[in-house]
Amino acid sequence: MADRFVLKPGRWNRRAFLTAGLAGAGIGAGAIALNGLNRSRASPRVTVPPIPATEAAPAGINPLTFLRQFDYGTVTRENGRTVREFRVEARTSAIKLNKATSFITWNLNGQVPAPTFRAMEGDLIRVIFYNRAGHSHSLHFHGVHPAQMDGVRPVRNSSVFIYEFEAAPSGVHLYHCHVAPVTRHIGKGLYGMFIVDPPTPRPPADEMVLIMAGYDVNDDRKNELYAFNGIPDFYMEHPIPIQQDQLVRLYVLNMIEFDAAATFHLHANMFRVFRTGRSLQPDEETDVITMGTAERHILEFSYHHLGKFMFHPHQDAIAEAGCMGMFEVIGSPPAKS
Ligand SMILES: [Cu+2]
Repeated sequence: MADRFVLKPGRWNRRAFLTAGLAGAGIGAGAIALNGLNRSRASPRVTVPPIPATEAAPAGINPLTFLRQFDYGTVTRENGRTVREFRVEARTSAIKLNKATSFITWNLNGQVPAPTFRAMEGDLIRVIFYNRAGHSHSLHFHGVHPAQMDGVRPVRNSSVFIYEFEAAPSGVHLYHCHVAPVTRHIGKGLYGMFIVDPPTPRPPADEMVLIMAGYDVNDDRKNELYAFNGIPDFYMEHPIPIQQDQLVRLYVLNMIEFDAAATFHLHANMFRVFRTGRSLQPDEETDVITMGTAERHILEFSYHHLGKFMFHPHQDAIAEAGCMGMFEVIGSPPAKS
């Protein structure tokens, strides 16, 4: 059954493009949703402080932009149901991790992490996956779906596969390449977050994605560098501005290979944990949570004190190798009389 979705290499004629719905679409160009069809979870009551101007990170990746970027797909209705179509292209490209290290990544749309897909529980998800990376990859989603959509079957270079399934259950999920060796395919950057919103919306908040990952830069099956959202130490050099006394909702994922687990620790605060985002009620309150590889949670907190506050795994060797960042709490401007 899945075969009907596969276009073999060498069949990239116009008809194939039309069949796949890709004609003139400019893959990866612009499904980042800010239009009225997609409910922004951030209500007008949420103040997102302006992002400081930074020189764009190499390869056009700016972790400050990535943080709050949710891809709701291109929305249509089919048979009374909301369909969200995502178009992604696997590529191979170099990313400069720091002044000394350039790293060949396997990525989607040129970015590491891959786009954050977001849907409502029950929506039909359609991911048009075009592999132009030079070798086989796949997209394996966490969540519930039929076996033929499980994404463990390699999609060859220059072919396309369409993953289609219902978004379920609500929670924070992930997707990643499942071609062996998976450590290498994830370690080189083929992973992203998949958020399924519950029917009852969560309260308004400043929502952000933080994905922890490692880089094995010398192929010794250990990580030499680590990062939040792709670039080591980026949020140390460019702290994330947040508003004083405003609810922050972090969607956090541990995507670190080779290390069995990492914690997430927030300075000078406590956060509520919604494990795997599966409930509207918090499971616990703490300031450090342990996450095995592929574990992910929603964490909620707000800061009253102004200033800069660090966050990092408390495996300090991981933190000191790049997986560290800061929030900068900004006060409200004085009210005009
Ligand atoms: Cu792969």
